[in-house]
This record gives sequence, structure tokens and C-alpha cells, in this order.
Amino acid sequence: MKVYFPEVEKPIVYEGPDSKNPLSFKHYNPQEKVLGKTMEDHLRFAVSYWHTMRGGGADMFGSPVMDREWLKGDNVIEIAEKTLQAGFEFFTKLGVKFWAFHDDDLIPETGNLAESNKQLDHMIKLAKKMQNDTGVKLIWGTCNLYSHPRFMSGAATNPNPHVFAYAAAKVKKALENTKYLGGQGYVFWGGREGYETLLNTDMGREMDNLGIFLNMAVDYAKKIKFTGQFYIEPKPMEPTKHQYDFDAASCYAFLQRYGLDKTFKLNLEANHATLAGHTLIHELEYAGANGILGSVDANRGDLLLGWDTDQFPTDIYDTTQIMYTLLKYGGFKKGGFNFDAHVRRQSIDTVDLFHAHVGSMDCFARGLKIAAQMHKDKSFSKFVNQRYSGWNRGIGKEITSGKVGFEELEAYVLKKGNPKIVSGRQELLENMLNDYLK
Ligand code: XLS
Ligand code: CA
Ligand code: CA
Repeated sequence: MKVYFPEVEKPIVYEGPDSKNPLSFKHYNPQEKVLGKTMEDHLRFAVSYWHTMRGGGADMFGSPVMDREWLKGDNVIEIAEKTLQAGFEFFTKLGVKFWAFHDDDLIPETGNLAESNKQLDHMIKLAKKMQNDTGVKLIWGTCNLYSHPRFMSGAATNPNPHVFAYAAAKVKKALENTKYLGGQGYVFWGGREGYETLLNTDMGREMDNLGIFLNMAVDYAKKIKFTGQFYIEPKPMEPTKHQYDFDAASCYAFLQRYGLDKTFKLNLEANHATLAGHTLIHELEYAGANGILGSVDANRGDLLLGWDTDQFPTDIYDTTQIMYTLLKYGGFKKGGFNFDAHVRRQSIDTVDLFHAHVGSMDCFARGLKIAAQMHKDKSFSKFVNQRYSGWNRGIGKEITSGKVGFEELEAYVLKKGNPKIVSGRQELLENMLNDYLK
């Protein structure tokens, strides 16, 4: 069988922090237990097929620069088969247990639904076989509802119901395929579910139609007994100027409005969070506090660039806080860390794909170990509990238990006088966090 990654002969293993081998894990030790659970089960890493296997480094100003053996040739089916084979070689050599793909990443759609589905059937059967042979599983399935010209003005939010129907047919097939592959979830990312100008847009109708669409997906999943977790993936913009799934909070409002908040959770992406003017940690906290924390697309943007650069995460300060929040909310159930990230345009060799993933996996493993220690020490939670302790007694307790209203509170202040102001100790806490990163 053809080998696409000869530079990595054997699966990458843990060699410890002192190893000088760049193709080894220094912190990610899959079977090591942290807070009673293996690192592998905490982190549930997945490779994004679209970036890693289909990406060639093209950008707005230039064509692909990466010479990928598996993408060469004239026959679309042969290319798709080679890519899948290379993909599973990569997953197993890297040692990840999950992957994620869009229908059109497996094999580009032909423009004809029946034909595309036939090609897809062939690829899905092959994928199933490779999953069985390697033990690699599908973290979630999804559908490309944004590349083809028919989706120019949206899929479920398109002004034309015929396009809505086309999108429904694609998602129907993708749900069947995700179920067949044992996928643990299904993601909706609304790349073109938004608008460019309100002068041509009926926003209320578009949101209603998106609500109808997602409810249809839930109904169909029940019908075919697909039990994976549904996710919405927030993103404020790009490609559309304004997307309806802007951030965690707007998604939650949308889900509640259309009766979907019990069936959906969020797939939160770091770079999308920063595009929305948040951090991933903020989005995780918001989702966690509202019971809709599902999965994470692990990547990062660039502070100085205003677009979705999808770089690999390398910042331990970030991964520590991400892990701290994730642990606080009980960790992943069916979700995981999907590396929705690509190597940058100048990293053209296949070995760069390994360096990128290995570095980020280590970065999260390190974050996990540090965050676990922070939870064990309770130094931050003790501070937070103390800061809010007024709510456990006296007037605080009376407010939260509904015993008092505005009149009683006015009387309380008239009697007690002015509240004492207390330091938030922000710098001290940041110093404490830095002490953990030593
Ligand atoms: C694009 C999105 C996309 C989704 C899946 O910005 O991140 O890749 O994760 O469609
Ligand atoms: Ca994503
Ligand atoms: Ca992205």
C-alpha cells in the first residue's frame, strides 16, 4: 500500500518533557490519568479533514503551494480514495481517535444531487471500512452549504425555497451518512446564513426559516434514530458580513426562540470567538453556565489580522484557561477538540502537518495538567466563592430566595447605610495564574 507520510515511520509516542525529538509528545501521554480520567478521554482530539487533507495553502492572493501526492491526478474518484487513505494513515500515525469532515471534502459534489449522492455512497463505505480497520471514529459530521453558487444567498435562509429544499436534501444525506459512520455529533455552521445588506433582506423570515430547517433536521434524526449530539457553531461574519449565529449568546437566544435549546449544544471555535470580540474562554463560560457547552474547534486567530486565520493553538496561557473552564463544567461528553486549523502557507511539507498537530496536542495536554492542579488547589475557586459569599446569608439569601422586593431593599439600605467596596484583586490573581505556568 502506498505510504504518504514516509517521514513518520511509526506512530508518534510520548517521550516526556526532556525529549529532543520534535516528532514525539512531551506532555500528551494518552493513557496518563489526570483527575481520574485519561488524557485521551479528556481531550478527545480530532483532525479536520478539510484543512489537513484537502488544504493546499491557497489564499485570496495566490494558488496552492503544497504539493500533496494524494491530491494529484485527473480522476476525481481516485483522488478522493487516495486522500482518504492518506487521511487514515495520518490519523493513526498521529494517534488521534477522531476525525471530522464535510460531505464535499470526501468527494466534491457534481452539481447533480443523485450523482453526488452516488459518489458519496462509495466514499462513505470506504470510510466505514477504514474506521473499522483503525478504530478512528467520527467526532461529528457536517455538510457544506456555502461553497456551491446555489448557496450564494444562503442555504436555509435563502430567499428561494428551492434552495432551502436542496440544502435539506444535502443535510438529510449527511445525517444518514453520519449515523452510518457512528458519528457522535452533527454540526451546523451557517457560513452564508446571514446577510450583506438589509436593503434586500427579510431578516425575520430568514431566521424563522432557519428555525424550521433545524427543527426538520431534529425530526429526521429521530426518524432514522440518529442519537448523536446536534451543534450550532457560532461565527459572527466571514463569508457573510453578518451571520445569524454570531456568538454563543445569540445562538442561545435563537435556540430558545425556536424550541431547539434542549436538542442543540454549541461547537465553539476559538477564532470565531475572537472575531466576535470575545475569547474562547468567554464563550465556553457562557455556554457552560447555560448548559449548552458541547464541543470545541481548536485553533487561534492572529492578533494583528482581522480574519479567520485558523492557526494551530500554541499559547499555553490560553489552553490552561480553556482547560480550567472545561473541567469546571465537567469536560466533554460527545464533543472534543477538533483541530479546525491549517498549517500556514509557507509550511509546505507534509511533516509540517505533524509538527502543527503534535505541538497543539502538547499545548492542550500541558494546559490540562496545569488546570487540574489549579482545580485541586482551589486557589481561584476559593477566591471566587469568598467574593460571592454574601449571597449565602442575610440579605443576599433573601434576595435569591425571593423573600424581598424593592421596598424591603430600600428599607435595608436606609438602615445599613453605604456598602463597603472591596478589591477584585485582579493583578494578584493574574500573578497566581502565572505562577502555575512555571
Ligand atoms: C468555517 C467553519 C467551518 C465549520 C464546519 O469558518 O469553521 O469549517 O467548522 O463547517
Ligand atoms: Ca469551525
Ligand atoms: Ca474558522
